[in-house]
Amino acid sequence: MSQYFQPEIETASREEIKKLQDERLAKQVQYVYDNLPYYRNRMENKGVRPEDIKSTEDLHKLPFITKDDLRDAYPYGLLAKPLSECVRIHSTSGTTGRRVVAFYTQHDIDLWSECCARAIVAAGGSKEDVVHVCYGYGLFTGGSGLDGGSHKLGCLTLPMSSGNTERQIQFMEDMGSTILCCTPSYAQYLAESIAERGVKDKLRLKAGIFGAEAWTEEMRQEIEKALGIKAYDIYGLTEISGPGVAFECSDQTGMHINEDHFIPEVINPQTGEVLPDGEKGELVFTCITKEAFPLIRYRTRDICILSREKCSCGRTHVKMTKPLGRSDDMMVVKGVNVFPSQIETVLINQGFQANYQIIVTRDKSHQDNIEIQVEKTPFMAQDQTFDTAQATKKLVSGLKAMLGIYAEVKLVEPNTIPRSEGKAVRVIDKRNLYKG
Ligand code: DLL
Repeated sequence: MSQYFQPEIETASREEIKKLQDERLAKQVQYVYDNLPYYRNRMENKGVRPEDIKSTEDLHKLPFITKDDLRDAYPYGLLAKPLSECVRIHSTSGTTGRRVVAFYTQHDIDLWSECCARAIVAAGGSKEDVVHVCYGYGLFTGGSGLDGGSHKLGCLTLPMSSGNTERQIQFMEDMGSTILCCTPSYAQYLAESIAERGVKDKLRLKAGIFGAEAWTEEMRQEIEKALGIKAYDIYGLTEISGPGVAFECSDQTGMHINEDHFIPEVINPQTGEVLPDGEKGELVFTCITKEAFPLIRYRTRDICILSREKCSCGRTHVKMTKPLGRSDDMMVVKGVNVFPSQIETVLINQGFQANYQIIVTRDKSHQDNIEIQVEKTPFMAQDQTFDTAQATKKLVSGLKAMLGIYAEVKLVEPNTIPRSEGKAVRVIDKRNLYKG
């Protein structure tokens, strides 16, 4: 069983990767200039011509593309191939305005599947595995993406899609699923349901590939323990293809970005300045192999750190940390930047599970209030000696230390916060700060 899906690319020397990126970038910029009037105008406004871009050092000369540009250009303004050459669309579940629609040629789908196959192999998968895909299928990229990777690798693929937990568990048992692919919050829900039914020992699961939403190291440990598996992170976004832009390896210290297809940069979200490796900022991607929807310097809004330190798995591609927040999802409460992941860390450190909701309101005197509803674990709920007042007080003080502000805490009974089959809804911001 190989440790890599495409060893020649995944373990290429840094010089080889750089050379490949330089060649592909120059070619791609010319292609985009020739085929996307929307971006050509941008380049002309900035006074950049395709021949100015010879290597990755020249990337900073190019203009950024933002989600607003995608909405402006909806539906075909950033499509670089005739529709007759496209074979698929996917679309994001945007919260405001128009949805973002991404297009794919067959070539795009093939390369995307390879990226996902690399992720499955990195999680210990081979053609002997039974890959249970319960990311949603449809416009969301999760289901099709992992499905494509699983096919590419030759695994037996169970295209379960999300929902119907009873049937998920039954198939896991009957088909002997070995690799589970879903959001981490659904993995946690599945783990709870499996525990309730007492069927953990009948399952053959060995690994999980979880992504599409933020999850903490603590949540990983919980899922690994509850399901008796290794849990690997996977990252991606519809605009850039879908899952598999980056994936975790056995080292579990960040995700390797598939640099032969996507060149990452980290920038200061306020100024757009490119930051060196090791500094925290907004992740930006340039696609150097895509045909239909070839975004250049796309601002993801995800905050992370890049590292080129040697990895024990032997892969040489740059690693990104888990997204540490989003430059747009970050809440500013009482003037302080608050990320849901910080809150989650406190909860889990104090023995709670990641079943919580954050409710932000603004009162008549324009003061922000933040309330965190947290489920007691089933054990706490049954434990006669559990002191709710004391536990609440401890959470309030832990949150104060982490966030620097007071947050009200309400402990609620197990299974009272709505579960999600896809991405969890963690934040309910009732302040309507972004409307009209
Ligand atoms: O969530 C693609 C995907 C599907 C990734 C399945 C992994 C697994 P979108 O719906 O376009 O695409 O959402 C993209 O989700 O910008 C991040 O903010 C967030 N996200 C994706 N993966 C992770 C992750 C898919 N591993 C947006 N950790 C991205 C944290 C993630 N956030």
